[in-house]
Amino acid sequence: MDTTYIIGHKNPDTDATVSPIIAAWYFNNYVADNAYIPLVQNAPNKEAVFVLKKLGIELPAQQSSFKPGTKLIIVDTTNPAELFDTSELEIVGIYDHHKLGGLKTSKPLEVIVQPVGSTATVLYQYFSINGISEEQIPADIAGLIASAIISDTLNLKSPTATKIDKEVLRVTANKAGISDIDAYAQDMFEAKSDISDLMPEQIITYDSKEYTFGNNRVLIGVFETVKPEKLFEKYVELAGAIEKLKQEKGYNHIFFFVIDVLEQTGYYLVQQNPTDKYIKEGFGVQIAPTDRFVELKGVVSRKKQIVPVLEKIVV
Ligand SMILES: [Mn+2]
Repeated sequence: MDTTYIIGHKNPDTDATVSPIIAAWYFNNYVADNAYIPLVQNAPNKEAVFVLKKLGIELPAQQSSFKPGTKLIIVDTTNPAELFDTSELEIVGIYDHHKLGGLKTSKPLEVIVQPVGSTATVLYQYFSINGISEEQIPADIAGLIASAIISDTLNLKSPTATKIDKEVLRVTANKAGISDIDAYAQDMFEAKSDISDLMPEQIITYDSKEYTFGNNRVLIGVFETVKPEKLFEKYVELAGAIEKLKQEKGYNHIFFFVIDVLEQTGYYLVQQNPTDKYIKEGFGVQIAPTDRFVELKGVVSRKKQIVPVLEKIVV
């Protein structure tokens, strides 16, 4: 049997880590024309590791280069900057919930992209359309779907959360035996907030995505946490890491935001350089020469609140 690998974006968060496993469960059991193998490109974040451990599921293997002609299903991105060179690979399917990012393919393929809170939500609906009932989804797969929704929608509080996410979370959490969703979400967010062993540069890139805006190579990092003060304390090191990364990797701009998951608000790390002007202009805030972080009230979603603003003005 041929092999098809299922893989998400680099710097995998919970959705990008578990969606390949969720998809592989379906394709192996109900399509079964290939051996479907879930992968991650590099080490998943601590929240994803916590989720898999809690549900007793193995971490997917790490791989990010493939022989020409390898079949792939891409989940949770269509942004080439978050993938490897796919020009000689055969992408057979895409399941995602982001804006289209420019990925090209050499053959026709199945593409399901929906504006919902997580790729796991897209997959759940895809299973329904293909005749899979709630009862057929095992408890551990249901637990992965619930976890991905909680993670990507900040427990349904993000503006990316839809009615569909709410309903799929209710059904899958119930199936997985997660009786107190809020307590489980809190445990996930605590796991993600542990920065004790991360270097400043790792914190900036931990949950970062690269974009091309006009002629600019832009990196947008967010760090979702229930302990924002731990990041505020590291201002000097983090600002230094941004400067170093810009020089080493040739980014024109790096934007970094601390997202306070409990207060549902965001903080931009002030650089006291021309990058700051886009934040002032885009979000209508003042930045004083002594400011270290500036609050962008209610801004929690890179996808829905940060990228759409910055891509229009960083040109
Ligand atoms: Mn996602």
